[in-house]
Amino acid sequence: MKTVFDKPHALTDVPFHYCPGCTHGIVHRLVAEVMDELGIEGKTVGVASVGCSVFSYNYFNCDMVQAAHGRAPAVGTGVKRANPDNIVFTYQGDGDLAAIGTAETIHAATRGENITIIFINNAIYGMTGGQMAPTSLVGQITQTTPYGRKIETQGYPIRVCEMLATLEGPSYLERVSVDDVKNIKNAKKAIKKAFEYQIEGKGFNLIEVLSTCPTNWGLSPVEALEWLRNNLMVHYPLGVFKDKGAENNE
Ligand SMILES: Cc1ncc(C[n+]2csc(CCOP(=O)(O)OP(=O)(O)O)c2C)c(N)n1
Ligand code: SF4
Repeated sequence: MKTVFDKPHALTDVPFHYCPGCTHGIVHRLVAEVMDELGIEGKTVGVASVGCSVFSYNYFNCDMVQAAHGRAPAVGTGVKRANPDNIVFTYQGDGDLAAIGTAETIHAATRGENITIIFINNAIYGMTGGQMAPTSLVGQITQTTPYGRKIETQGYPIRVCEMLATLEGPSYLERVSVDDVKNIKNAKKAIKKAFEYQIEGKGFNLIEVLSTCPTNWGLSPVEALEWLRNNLMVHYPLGVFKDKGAENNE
C-alpha cells in the first residue's frame, strides 16, 4: 500500500510526552519536515532549552545539545562559530527566551549571529506548572497572578519580534501561529525560510510561534485554540517584522 502520511526522517520514533492539545508537537514536526526538505539533518545541531521542550533532544534525529535555562542563543553561538558549516537552531519557550534568557537573546540578535531561533510563545511557564511569563497577557490568570496580570505590578507583556526588530543585527523575524491548517502551512514556510537564510549566511533569524498550553491555561484542546485566536493573536499580531533579504531585493 502506498504511504501517504509518515513521520519526517528528522524525527526519532520516541513518542512525544506533550499534553493532549499542546502544539509543541506540531512545531517539532514542522522543523523536522524542513530539515528533511533541505537535506540538512546530518549537519544540523539543535540546542534544547529548559521548559516542556527540554526533551526535544530525544525527538530530533540531528545532533542536539542542551543549554542551561535561557542560555541557548549563547550555546548556539558557540556551536556555530566553532563549526560554521553546521546549521544551528535553538528551540525555546517564552520563559526561557524572554525571561531568564533575555540578555542572550538580545545580544545574539544584535551581533547578527548566523543561527535560527524557534521561539514558542504560549504565554505561560508550562513545565513548572503555569506561572506568569513575560508574554502573559494583561488580565491573564496564572499561578502567580491569581487575580490576573496587572500592569501596575507586573508590567506589560513583551512583544519579542517587535522589540528585536529595533536592532540592526537580525536578518529575519516573523511571528506565526499553529492554530489552524492555513497558519500551520505559513509557519512551515517561515521556518523553512529561516533555515534557508542561515544556509545563505544572512545572519540571525527568529520565528515566534504562538502556541497552546491547554493544561496550564485550564482549557480543553479546542478551547485553547480558540483562546489563542481570540486573545494571543490580538496582542501578538502575525507577520514579518524584519526581512533583510526582502529589503535587499527591493
Ligand atoms: C536556572 C533555572 N531557573 C529556573 C528553572 C525552572 N524552570 C524550568 S522550566 C521553567 C519555565 C519554562 O517555561 P517556558 O520557557 O515558557 O517553556 P514551556 O514549558 O512553557 O514550554 C522554569 C522557570 C530552571 N530549570 N533553571
Ligand atoms: S504543560 Fe503546556 S506547554 Fe507543557 S506539554 Fe503540557 S500543554 Fe504543552
